[in-house]
Amino acid sequence: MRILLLSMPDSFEHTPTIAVRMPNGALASLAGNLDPHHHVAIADLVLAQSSVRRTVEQLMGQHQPDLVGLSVMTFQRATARRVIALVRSLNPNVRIVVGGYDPSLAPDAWDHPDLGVDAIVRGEGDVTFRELVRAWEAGQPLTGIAGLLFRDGDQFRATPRREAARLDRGDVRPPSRSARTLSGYTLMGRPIDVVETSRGCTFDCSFCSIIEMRGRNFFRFSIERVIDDIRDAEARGARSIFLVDDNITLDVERFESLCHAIIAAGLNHLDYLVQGMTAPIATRGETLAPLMRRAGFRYVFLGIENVLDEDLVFLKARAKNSRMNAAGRTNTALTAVNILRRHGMLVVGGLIVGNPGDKRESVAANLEFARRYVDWPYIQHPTPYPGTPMTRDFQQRGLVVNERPDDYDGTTAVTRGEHLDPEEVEFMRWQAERWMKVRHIPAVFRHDPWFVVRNGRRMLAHTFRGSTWRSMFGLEDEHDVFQRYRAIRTRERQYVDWPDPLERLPAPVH
Ligand code: B12
Ligand code: SF4
Repeated sequence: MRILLLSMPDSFEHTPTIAVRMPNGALASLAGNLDPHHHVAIADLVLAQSSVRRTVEQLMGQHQPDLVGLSVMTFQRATARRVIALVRSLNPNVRIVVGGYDPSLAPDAWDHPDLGVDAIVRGEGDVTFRELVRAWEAGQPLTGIAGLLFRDGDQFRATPRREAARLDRGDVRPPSRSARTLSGYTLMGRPIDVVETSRGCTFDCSFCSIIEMRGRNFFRFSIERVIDDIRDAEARGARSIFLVDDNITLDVERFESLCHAIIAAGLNHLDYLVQGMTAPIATRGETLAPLMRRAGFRYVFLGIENVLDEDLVFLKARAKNSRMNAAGRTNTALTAVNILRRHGMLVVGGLIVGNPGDKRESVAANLEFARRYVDWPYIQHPTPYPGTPMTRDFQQRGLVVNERPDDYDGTTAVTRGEHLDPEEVEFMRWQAERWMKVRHIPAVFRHDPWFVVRNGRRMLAHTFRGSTWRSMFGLEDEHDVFQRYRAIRTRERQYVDWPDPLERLPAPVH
């Protein structure tokens, strides 16, 4: 079969495409797990953000796919619908499969007959997609394939859920990066790739989709496989590697072994990025952090979530962000940040502000923490992604004020609290964050001077979009600038010049 796999062009406020364009790890993993006789092409549309329609038309012409698969997050839903409609207009007989977090957790949003989806893969797709393609190729029924919803006449039929893949037993084969057809992946000028070392998490933070997606479990690839995978990424040009594990810090000993293996394999000249919890870094950081630095880790995304205890309780993120000592349970965010920075790493600070009980002072305290201790802010608002405990809670309490999934990008406040208007929280975050981002430029300049020389002006223009000379001299209210910025952002979201087939119908959110 001829298969085209697409990831969506929609990007996130804190990872603007001028500086960050990463490959979607799911698509290479799917390609690597298909039977080898298929012709597979991958296109990450973030690489063609300004020419999505033309790129899809070219890809359809060039690869003549029998099947198009799309990987979709919730805020990319409307874009995906337009892409599907465009693909169908180019080839009405092509089969359409959707997968990833949104189709898995909100399948109802994908089964409308006008949309034209043939199958929805729920949860991990490596094995399910392989079996689906095999069955279609052989003209066999789909009923025996776990983890699927498929169109049967006017209806969708669901098969039983699929168990999470046992990575330790070799259920998932290595990714196929050679299937990628577009180029230009970058992290601030350095070619970047993504590598998985494990999947899953055993925590249950209320805002996170991971548990509903795959259950509470944690499976590891062998260290040898990870090293081979990094080598493959390097051989294809990567100079920075993002380890996209859900939670690599669940097993600190293994993480340390991985660092040793990276050093032993001579792969520590690459830059690494990783995300982790604060508690293990605060507890084990004195040995882990120097080792990470030697292995080449540069950026560590810390899921700090919030610096106030009551907010951590609400987010169910207290256990991963605190530890017991003589003084009782204490927050580990600051200790983790200090250890990482002391060992020469940069902290990307993941915080969530605008929780139901938040007052101005609570939001301000978190923003102040970020301003003082974080190198790159990654501050978001509570977002009701499908299937999370937080979403159920917000819905029951009637706190969701915006039901448009396109706005569920994390930096649009779509829920209200008891004390604060969502727009005011969003304004506070936006106003504070822009300056934090400017402060990071010297660190980038020291590492990648040419990138800053070439793109510094555009990066600043992106960060401060909505500003004018008048606003810069304080002659205009910042709220007016904020409204202009929001209008620009809304326009930016129209990535595909093609009508949305469901636009006039009420869009289901969950
Ligand atoms: C790494 C990561 C990122 C990286 C992305 C790097 C990249 N280009 O891949 C960065 C940091 C940039 C990022 C950003 C964001 N992310 Co993110 N991210 C993740 C994370 C940690 C891992 C995803 C991953 O690569 N896993 C490894 C791959 C192999 O697994 P997978 O993606 O699940 O794919 C499997 C299945 O889903 C399925 N599948 C996927 N696509 C398809 C397609 C087809 C056709 C088929 C058949 C199957 C299939 O098969 C795959 C293989 O088994 C997850 C989960 C988590 N613990 O937080 C969040 C997560 C995916 N991110 C999420 C979000 C919302 C975002 C942001 C909007 C920011 C935010 N608010 O958190 C931005 C937007 C990104 C953008 N496009 O600009 C949400 C998605 C929720 C939702 N319902 O949409 C998650 C689940 C976290 C959460 N909040 O719960 N993210
Ligand atoms: S620790 Fe991270 S991956 Fe695990 S449930 Fe919490 S946010 Fe999700």
